[in-house]
Amino acid sequence: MQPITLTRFLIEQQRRENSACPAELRLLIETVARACKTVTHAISKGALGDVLGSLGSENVQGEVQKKLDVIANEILLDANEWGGHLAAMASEEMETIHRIPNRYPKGEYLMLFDPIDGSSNIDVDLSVGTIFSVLRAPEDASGRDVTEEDFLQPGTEQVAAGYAIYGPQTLLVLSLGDGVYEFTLDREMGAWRMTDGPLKIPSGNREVAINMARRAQWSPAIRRYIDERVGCESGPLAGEYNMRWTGSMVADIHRILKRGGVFLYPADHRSPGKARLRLLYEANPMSYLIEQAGGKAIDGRERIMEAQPIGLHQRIGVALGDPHEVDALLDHVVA
Ligand code: AHM
Ligand code: MG
Repeated sequence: MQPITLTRFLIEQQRRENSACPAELRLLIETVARACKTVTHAISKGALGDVLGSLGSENVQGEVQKKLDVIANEILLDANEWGGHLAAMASEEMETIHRIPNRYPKGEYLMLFDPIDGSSNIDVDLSVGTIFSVLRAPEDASGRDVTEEDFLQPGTEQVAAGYAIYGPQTLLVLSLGDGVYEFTLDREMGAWRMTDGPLKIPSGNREVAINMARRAQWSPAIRRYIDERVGCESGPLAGEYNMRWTGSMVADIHRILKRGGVFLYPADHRSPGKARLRLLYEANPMSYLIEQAGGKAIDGRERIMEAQPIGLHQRIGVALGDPHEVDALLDHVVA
């Protein structure tokens, strides 16, 4: 028998008593999943589809935009504009929020996304992904225009989050607040089929993901934690740890959800607030999935999902994965 489809999974979630998945949310997730199929189709054309390379433009964060960053952003906007489930969207690639145009009905949700995460990997055919986070619009937002402030909710308020990963297989990994489930795109049938879940981060895999080139930016605690594990010649953990770094957060987090270990991208301890990853498009949705799979997610000290956002494109340090590793890091912080 074939594994169940995403559609069936969502309908069954909706039917459950005290369901956290009303029909609007189910339809929103289906729309996002459909958009990710269009994105994977565009990516897989590669050089034949004239989708590789950079545009002459920069995004709001001053990063060079890849053609596919912009193509995927448009695909997600177009797919989600007319469905009636959203009040507005925000994306890593857009300076400010995108309100649903007046010609379409508005819904009660807000969605934030990183259309292509890991986009420096696109041109060299490594895995990239789309990350998304869903919030409820504040109650007082009905009948008025949604504002940027409406998006500044802590990660604990997310009602769903997930990512699509465009790798050797195209996968959708999703949580609606009750476990994390993996769906594989069945290209012949055009359907997403559940292939794993509820995911639980395997304990004790001694694997660390960190960009070692940024060592000068790390705090003394992070240095001690890493130095004890990676590249050291003596000490109780010498030779015990492996290191992996893909440059695509989706790929690294997916490995951690399936195989264990920990992912770190620390903030720059010399200039507070300077960090690489974005709180609302990357850190919060990934923290939601990691916690739903039994892991922990901190900014180096505090729980990421409790951080009160102060700006749409705010960045934050992250350490997420196996709870024992995150606790070991915390021991170094307080030591
Ligand atoms: P992007 O969304 O602009 O692609 O940036 C996020 C990516 C993450 O996927 C990855 O973990 C990180 O940037 C890699 O950064 P670095 O090149 O500094 O190693
Ligand atoms: Mg990106």
